[in-house]
Parts: sequence; C-alpha cells; structure tokens
Amino acid sequence: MKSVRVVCAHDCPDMCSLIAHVDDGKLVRVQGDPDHPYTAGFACGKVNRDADLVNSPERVLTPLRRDGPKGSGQFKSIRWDEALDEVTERWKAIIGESGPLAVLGYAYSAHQGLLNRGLVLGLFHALGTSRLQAGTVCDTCCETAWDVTVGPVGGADPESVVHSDLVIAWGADLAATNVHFWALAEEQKKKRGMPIVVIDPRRTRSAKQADLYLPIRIGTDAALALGVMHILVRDGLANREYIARRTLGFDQVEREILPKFTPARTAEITGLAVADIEKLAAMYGRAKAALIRLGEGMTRLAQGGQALRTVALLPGVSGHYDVKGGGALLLTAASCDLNYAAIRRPSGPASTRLVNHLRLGEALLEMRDPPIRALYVSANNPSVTCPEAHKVRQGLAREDLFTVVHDPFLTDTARYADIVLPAASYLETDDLYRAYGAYWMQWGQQAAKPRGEARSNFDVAQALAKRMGLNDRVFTLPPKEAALELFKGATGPAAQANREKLFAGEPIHIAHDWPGQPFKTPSGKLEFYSEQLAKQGLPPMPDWTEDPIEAADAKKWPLRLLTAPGYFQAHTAFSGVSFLRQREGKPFCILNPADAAQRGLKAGDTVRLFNDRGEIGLVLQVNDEIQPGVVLVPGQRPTSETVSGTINMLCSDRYTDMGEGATYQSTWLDIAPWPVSDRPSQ
Ligand SMILES: Nc1nc2c(c(=O)[nH]1)N[C@H]1C(S)=C(S)[C@@H](COP(=O)(O)OP(=O)(O)OC[C@H]3O[C@@H](n4cnc5c(=O)[nH]c(N)nc54)[C@H](O)[C@@H]3O)O[C@H]1N2
Ligand SMILES: Nc1nc2c(c(=O)[nH]1)N[C@H]1C(S)=C(S)[C@@H](COP(=O)(O)OP(=O)(O)OC[C@H]3O[C@@H](n4cnc5c(=O)[nH]c(N)nc54)[C@H](O)[C@@H]3O)O[C@H]1N2
Ligand code: SF4
Ligand SMILES: [Mo]
Repeated sequence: MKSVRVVCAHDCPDMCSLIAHVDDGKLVRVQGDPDHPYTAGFACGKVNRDADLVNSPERVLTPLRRDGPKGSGQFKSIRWDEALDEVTERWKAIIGESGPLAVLGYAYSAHQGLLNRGLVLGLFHALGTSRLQAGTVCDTCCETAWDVTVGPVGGADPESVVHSDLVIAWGADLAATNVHFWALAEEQKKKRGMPIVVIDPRRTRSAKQADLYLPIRIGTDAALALGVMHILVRDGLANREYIARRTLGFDQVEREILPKFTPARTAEITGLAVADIEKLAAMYGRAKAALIRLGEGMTRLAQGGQALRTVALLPGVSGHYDVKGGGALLLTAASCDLNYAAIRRPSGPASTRLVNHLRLGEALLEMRDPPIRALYVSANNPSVTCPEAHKVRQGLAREDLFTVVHDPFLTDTARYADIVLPAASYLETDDLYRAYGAYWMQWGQQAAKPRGEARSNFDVAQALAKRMGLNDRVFTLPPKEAALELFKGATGPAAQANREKLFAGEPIHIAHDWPGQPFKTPSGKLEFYSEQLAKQGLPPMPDWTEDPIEAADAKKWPLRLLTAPGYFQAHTAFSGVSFLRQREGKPFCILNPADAAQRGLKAGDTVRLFNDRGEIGLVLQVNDEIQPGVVLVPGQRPTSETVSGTINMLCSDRYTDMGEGATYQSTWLDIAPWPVSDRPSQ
C-alpha cells in the first residue's frame, strides 16, 4: 500500500489536500491531509467516500456509440480511436458546411484543476466555435456584484478568522459548503467565545449551531443590510474616518436610501423581528473585527446582485475591511494572478458568438445562423442542473444534433449523447490547483490507474486538438510542462511559488500580505455609488424594491422555491456512490407543517410539485426548518432517483440583475398529493 498526496478537485471552496491510499494502482481510501493547515486532517463526508466514487460499478469504462433512440441509454462499446475519429470527422464536416459557430463546447467545473478544466475551454477557443458564457448557473451574479462594488480581487482570508470577534454566515450553509472555514469558526467560538450569526431562510445545520439565527424572507437581504446601516448611523457606530478615506458615495446613500430602512420597515420587508435586527446591528456595530462570509444563496434570484452588493458594503460602514479578521469573503481566486490564457485561450478569435450556460435549452432549440449542430459536454450535467431542464432535454433530443459527452458516469445528459467518452476522475489525473475560497495552491499528482479505458479531460482535449489540426504548443505538452506555462507573466505570491516544492506536492500559501482589503473598482475605493451600474441602467446605489415579475408570480402561486445544497450530494457529482445516495435519502422537498396541513399532506407522502413549466414528483418531509410559503428542495437529483422529473424542470431561465446568472429561487409553484395512478411513467 502506497500513500500519495493529492488535491481534491471537486467544485468546493476548500480545495483540500488529501492523502490517497493506493494498492497496486487501485484507490483504497482517501483522507484529509494532517499536514495542511487549512485541511487540518479531515475531508468532508462526501470525499471520505471518493474511493467508492472512483471504484463505482456504475462508471463508464470504454467509449460508447449510441445504439437506440436519444435518451434511451442504449449504447455499444467502441474503441477510442474509432470514437475520436468519428467525433473529429463529424466536426470537420459540420464546420465545413456551417462554420465553426455551429459547434459548442459546454464544459464546466467538476474538475477544478487548472489543466483539466482549462484545456477543454482552450480546445474550443482555438477552434473558434460558439463560446460558452460559463458559470451563469453558479457564480456570475455574485462575482459581478462583488466586482462592481469591491473590484476583481479576492476577499478576506478565511484563516484570518483567528483574529475575528464575530462571524456572519450570510446566505451560506457553511456546515455544508465550506466545512473547513466552519470548523475554524467553531473552534474560535469554543476557544474564545466568538459569536456566529447565520442569516438564511432555512434553519440549516449551521443555523442550529449559531448564537443568533435570522430566518430572513428569501430575496430581502439588501433591505436587511440597509436596515443595519441605518442603525449604525443612528447610533453613531459608522466609522466616519474609514468612510471618508476608502469609500465612494456613502453620503448620497445616507441621504437618499438609509432613511427608508427604519427598523420597522426593514422588519416588514424581511419578515424578521425588530428586536433581532437591532441585535444584529448592535453586534456588528460593536465588533472590532467582524467577518462576513457571503454565500451565493442570496444571489440565486432576480435581484440577487443587488443583495450581495449591499451586504458587501457593510464592512465599508464599519471600517472592518481595514482590520485583520474583519471584512468579507466571497471568493479568493481573483487574487491568484496566473497566466490562465496559456491554457484557456491558446489561439482563436478574441470574440465569437456566446451561449449563456443557463440557456442551453434555448440555444439548442432556437439559435439560428447557424444553429448549434455539434455539442461537446464535459464535467457538466445540464439536463439536471440547468434551469428549464425540459427545454435542455428537448434540445438534446434533436435528431440533427451531434452530441458528445465526456463523463465518468452515464449521466442523464450522457443518455442523449451520440458518443460517450469515459472520463478519468481527479484521482486518476495530474493537475495544478488553486483554491477559490482560500489562499492555497498545490500540485496534485495522479494517484490511481484510470479505471477501464478512462482518459482525463486534458488528455482528450489534446487528442481532439491534434486530430483537428491545431498546432498550439499547449496541445502537445505533458501536464507538468503545461502547468509551467501558467507561471509565464504571472504576478503576486502565486508567481513566486517555488517550483521544486510545488511539484513535490507541497501546499503553497499564496495569501497577499495586505494592509487591508484592496479595492479594484474604477475609483479605487469601495463603491457605494457605482457609475458602472448606472451605465447599465441599474440602480447605482444599494436599495431594495420588490421585483415586479416575482410579485406577479407570488400572486398566482402559493409557494416559493428555496434551493439549497445537498449535505451528502453536490449537484450530481456524487450520484454514482450508492452510500451517499442513501445518506442523502430519496429526493425530497420540505414544507412547513402549516402548509402541509393546509393541503392534507403528511411526511412520507409522494407529492406533485407543479407550475406553468411542468410537474415533478418528490417525497415530502414536514418540519419547521423552513417558513410557511416556501418549499425547500435540496440539491438537484438525477431522474433515475426521483419519483419523476427533476427540480430544474420547474425553474425559470430568467437572468439575475447582474452577471446574467440563474434565478432558481424566482420560481413559484404549488404542491398536491400524487396518487400512483396519476403519475407519468419515467
Ligand atoms: N435548482 C438549482 N439548480 C442548480 C443550483 C441550485 O442551487 N439550484 N446550483 C447550480 C450550481 S452552483 C452549479 S455549480 C451547477 C453544477 O452543475 P454541473 O456542472 O452540471 O454539476 P454536476 O451535477 O456536479 O455535474 C458534473 C458532472 O461532471 C462529471 N465529472 C466529474 N469529474 C469529472 C472529470 O474529471 N471530467 C469530466 N469530463 N467529468 C467529470 C460528474 O460525473 C458529473 O456528471 O448546478 C447549478 N444548478
Ligand atoms: N455539500 C455540498 N457542498 C457544495 C455544493 C453542494 O451542492 N453540496 N455545491 C458547491 C458549489 S458548485 C457551490 S457554487 C457552492 C455554493 O455554496 P454557497 O455559497 O453556500 O451557496 P448555496 O449553496 O447556493 O446556498 C447557501 C444557502 O443560502 C440560503 N439562501 C437561499 N436564498 C437565500 C436568501 O434569499 N437570503 C439568504 N440570506 N440566504 C439564502 C440557502 O438556504 C442555503 O442555506 O457550494 C459548493 N459546495
Ligand atoms: S471539503 Fe471540499 S475540498 Fe475538502 S474534501 Fe470535501 S469537497 Fe473536497
Ligand atoms: Mo456552483
């Protein structure tokens, strides 16, 4: 048995260092690295099972060619050279007839390695195909909101929490999605009595441990943040010196916006008690180093950008952006300045037609001149995770669409493919990583032999590039040499990384030695007033107003959807592990007891969730984890697991106010009993 130090590649802010135990090339067990300060010797409950993921009997082991109707899941095994020849011959023919825009590479984040994630993008960039506007299903809204307010720069170091005297988890269930920060914060709470506040419409696992839990009404975070600012100003707790020195436009916000957000009106909008709002403001106002962990949860709705931006302005009022252990943390990656273009944009046109990640269905069904005729999906399962999932499936079912899916598993999306290629997992690949929620960089080497004939994203991108006649050097380099390209022209701590230590697998700390939070906005200050937003016709100052489309939907339907991460699943990436499927349980929804009683429903019932977009079936749980008027559906589960359908069949593909992101939670619906006789066959 051999131990190999590797890096977790799942889409997660923590980027753990892991120890893989391998016997004769076979992965036996994975555990957290005890010698990595942030990982601190433990992996999460999902990754503790990654040996089951890698060795799952459900993995695809050879390339497959479709041998039945699209969606049927009928395939025949073929050889790699046959598969690659067929793919590239079809692409060449389609490009010859319709031009490169008829091809779309749809690759995302399930492998966080800079090579395995980046080179697939590099392939399609170099081919000049239609280009994916990636990440709108996830973080483009929060990222845009942060960028216009703070600038494209990383936030607070999560490890600075040892200096914090208050942590606020605002729209983030840290016990699910950021377990290493959560563990550090809890340790500070135990050691020093540092209080933790949780602001979330769901009484999450994190909320249950909090000193103060605020069950906020969905989509009202901007109002709460403005209500807190109102009290800080009222009580003389605003840091005037900091505001004058480091921020722009606060005086106008103070004059025109804050007077509207009295505690009483804030309570009315947010559904919170005045006493709780006062308590939050007092805790925040008196703290010396309050750290706000901004979650993406508050941005997955129509006015999500406004919500995140407003909360990110709070440390500008307290001045905590200048204090170690204070400020705000959304993401850190923007401060790791590597030469990403070397991998992601080796050649190809500077701009081309864009396809929004969350509107795949519409793109496949409606795009013309030319229509999308070839689709390559990698590390992404859009028929489950993309809103308007019905449209995605209708698009994928098009007989004249040539679809290739590269995945370790035969996903719901792969079932529609003409060619399925077996993907190697991260434990079977070499790659360079940098965290997006901490300041660490690390090389992760291949620990296990790829199962069957599985090949990595990097390897397949190179093989396809070669057959397509692309000559860029990066398509010929071995992984380590390709990784070195990332350092050419790099700046900051990442550029300084000692290559010998790096490639020996040592974690490299890449935190900047900051005198305080830098601002990379046009003014160089924290922007309460944003000219960039004004130019886009958006409110230049933080504010909260009711969204008119949401208000109309709320009149038509009685329940609002709340989406939240699964504790034992992350989207569909672990659905090949039967143990974790069982831990997560039969795909379910949760109703407040009052809403369940009103509909004559009880826990364990199979229920129908429906709206104008369709209907799906889930198993009902009833408890007060959520407020009346809301239905919680954790995660997105494959149709094979659910009673019928998947939650994104009910979700709209409307864009958020900033970053053209997904608005899963701007979804209204109703729930009713679902007798077996009424259910469609799957
Ligand atoms: N309703 C609703 N929908 C949501 C969300 C929500 O909150 N609510 N959240 C959204 C968010 S935040 C995100 S990020 C998206 C995620 O959506 P997706 O990106 O579709 O994520 P996964 O379902 O995890 O699918 C990843 C796929 O990659 C495969 N994979 C894993 N490793 C590799 C690899 O190394 N190579 C290749 N080729 N494949 C690999 C996995 O088997 C899996 O099939 O979902 C979004 N969808
Ligand atoms: N276990 C697990 N871990 C994961 C994932 C997973 O699916 N499962 N997904 C990974 C990915 S791809 C991502 S992008 C990150 C995302 O991780 P986070 O940034 O934590 O974001 P979300 O998971 O979308 O939502 C977090 C919380 O926001 C709450 N919320 C929803 N609406 C509102 C609102 O209007 N206001 C407030 N204050 N709170 C609200 C939800 O109830 C939920 O508890 O997590 C990553 N880690
Ligand atoms: S916490 Fe995140 S980075 Fe760490 S092992 Fe789990 S998924 Fe991977
Ligand atoms: Mo995400």
